[in-house]
Amino acid sequence: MFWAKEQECIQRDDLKNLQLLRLKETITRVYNHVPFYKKRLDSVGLSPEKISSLEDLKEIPFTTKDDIREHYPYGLFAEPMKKIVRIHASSGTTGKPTVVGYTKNDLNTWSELVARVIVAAGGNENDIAQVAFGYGLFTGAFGLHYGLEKIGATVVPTSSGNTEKQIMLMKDFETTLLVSTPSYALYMAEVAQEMGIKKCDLKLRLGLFGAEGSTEEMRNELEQRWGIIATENYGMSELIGPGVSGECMVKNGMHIAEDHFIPEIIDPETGKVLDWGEKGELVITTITKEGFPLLRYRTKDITWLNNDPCNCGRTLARMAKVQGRSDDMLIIKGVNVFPSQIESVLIGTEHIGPHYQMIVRKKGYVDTLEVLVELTDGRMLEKFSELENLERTIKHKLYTVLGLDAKVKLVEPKTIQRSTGKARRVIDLRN
Ligand code: DLL
Repeated sequence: MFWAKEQECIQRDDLKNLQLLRLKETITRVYNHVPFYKKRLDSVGLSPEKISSLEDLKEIPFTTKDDIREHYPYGLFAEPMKKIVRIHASSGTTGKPTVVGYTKNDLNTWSELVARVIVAAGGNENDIAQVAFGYGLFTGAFGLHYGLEKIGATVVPTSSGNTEKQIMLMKDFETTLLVSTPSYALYMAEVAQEMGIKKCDLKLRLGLFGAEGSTEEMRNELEQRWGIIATENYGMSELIGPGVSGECMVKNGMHIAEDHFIPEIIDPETGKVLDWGEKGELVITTITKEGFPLLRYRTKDITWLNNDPCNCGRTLARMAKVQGRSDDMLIIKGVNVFPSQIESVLIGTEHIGPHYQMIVRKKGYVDTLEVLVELTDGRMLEKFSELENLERTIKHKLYTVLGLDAKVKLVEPKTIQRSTGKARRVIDLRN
């Protein structure tokens, strides 16, 4: 099923022509309306009329989150405030947030793109869709909300938190589609179980999960616990919010809306553009946004692109699951560690639950990694030899995957903090 078949199945040559046309429009827009971009483009001798092919994109300097911060709050907007009808901001944990603005057309583009993601995942007008993302400056809830309305689904805007009520409503309202982060969906499953609610008491059939990373193991866990098809989608407030890419029913990579975003993969160290299939940092140029266009924005997300034909018929390239963010990649004793690697080891190991936390410390000059893992049955804590065996098994598996000695601490069920939004897996105490 398609929401915008013509665009989603566009021939590559036509796509390239469209991208070039839209790129030129975007460059003209920012050159004329955003002093920051005029200066940047002038500094490398570029101006709108000099852009004649998509290859010219490579000459444009990258834009970073710091650039956005330095122009807080509205300095990179390409339209006057009277044309801006909505503001969102990123969920930055420190300092000022990054602020983004939408014109009326941007909001329309956004809901179209999210509608594509929902339909590609198997959502339709018959769905009763519970949006368990937090409503507010975060783009997740509003993004999915308007996309769901666009396709004609029934939206239940529960927002995040108040988990027991959330589940009661899910049952009473006969929710068929759940929108949340994967970690919150997992927590909700746990609470549903405690409430004595079984899969067969619910009508849930489809999950649209995003806003944070998750592994295939996590997907399996979610599919089993809820008895649903779990799909993933990706986005970022700076780029538009959710709607940048999403999985089709083949569930093998997320199709990027390339008619609105030009993706590149670069080496995060050198900035060199890499080939299709090579792993690196995703860089995105928006080519239809009016309020807040971005040229070659460094997302920090590590992934790779796949341009092979997909069985669903979409021609739009797919991006692989995000492997981690280049800035939450931990370097422990010189070894690169992503939380996703740890997750793939833990989920699926017997006697332990899918919740975990990594604590990094510095002892003298040496980094240490401790992984807290929850037991599924607290009684195990009294069985010393079994406990020891389990710890040893996990330690060994972690060593095989990371090449690093980690301390494993098994803790009582439900003692690791649950999140109703993006999970915080890493606690780095080194600085
Ligand atoms: O998380 C937008 C969004 C909302 C996407 C709902 C999908 C669903 P931000 O709060 O700006 O925007 O955070 C963006 O979240 O750079 C990634 O690191 C991470 N992220 C988003 N989706 C995924 C995903 C929204 N599917 C940052 N896998 C991004 C891994 C993801 N990471």
